[in-house]
Amino acid sequence: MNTVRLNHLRAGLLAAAAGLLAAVGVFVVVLYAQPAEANYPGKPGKIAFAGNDGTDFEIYTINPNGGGKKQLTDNSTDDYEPSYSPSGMRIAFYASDGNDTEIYTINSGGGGKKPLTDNSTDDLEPSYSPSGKKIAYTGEDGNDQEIYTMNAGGGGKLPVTDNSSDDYWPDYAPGGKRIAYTNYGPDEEIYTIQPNGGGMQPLTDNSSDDEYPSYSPSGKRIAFVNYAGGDGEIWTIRPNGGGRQQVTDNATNDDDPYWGTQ
Ligand SMILES: [Ca+2]
Ligand SMILES: [Ca+2]
Ligand SMILES: [Ca+2]
Ligand SMILES: [Ca+2]
Repeated sequence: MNTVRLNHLRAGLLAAAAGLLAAVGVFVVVLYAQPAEANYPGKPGKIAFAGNDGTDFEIYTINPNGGGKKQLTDNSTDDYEPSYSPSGMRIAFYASDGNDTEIYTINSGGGGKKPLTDNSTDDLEPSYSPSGKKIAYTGEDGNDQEIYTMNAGGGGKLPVTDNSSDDYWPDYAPGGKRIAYTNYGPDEEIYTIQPNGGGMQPLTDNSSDDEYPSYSPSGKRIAFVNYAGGDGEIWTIRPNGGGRQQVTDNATNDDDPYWGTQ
């Protein structure tokens, strides 16, 4: 895992530990006029997040107005990065099993926790396909990190990337025909690829870190973070790599864009 990524994770943990308001502050939610691939039905849906219960991180849901907070996990290891299924019925996340991390799903109302991976390397960053049938995630092939897909109920693991550098942060396109992700070469770049591993296309090519891609609901743009100025700024780009536009411009870190559906 590279230093930038460790710093990123550390920053995320600090923000989450500082409370929900701080955690929400890390996320730049870009609004879009046409609802398309809503991750959770109903207006408004609950927000899932990882929060510290005093000893370790747990998965919670909460209403956007701050009420109705519900704890979904309760254990002594860290649970991170919840991702709603398209139906809103399940939440995928990753957690330590005491040795390394595994992918789990749980009912969004609580209960029914199920492990989807069971191995001795880290499994991270689950992201549901728009159909809800697949989950893309970051795993290891024994040398470095790769993007994989598996069935949302577990099993059917297939490699998406296969190279000698780290790949992480997968995000399905709204149609489910491509996955955006980050690759760490000399620095971080954004790529898209077909779920079967074909048609890999670079979106960025520069000497600064580009990370954390998030498709717009229309699939016509991708939000990401660029670190050219030393601190993170949010940008968007077309899936063909053109039309790069800056969203934030300030002297502090902006990170983890997540393109919303309202
Ligand atoms: Ca926990
Ligand atoms: Ca594992
Ligand atoms: Ca790799
Ligand atoms: Ca770059």
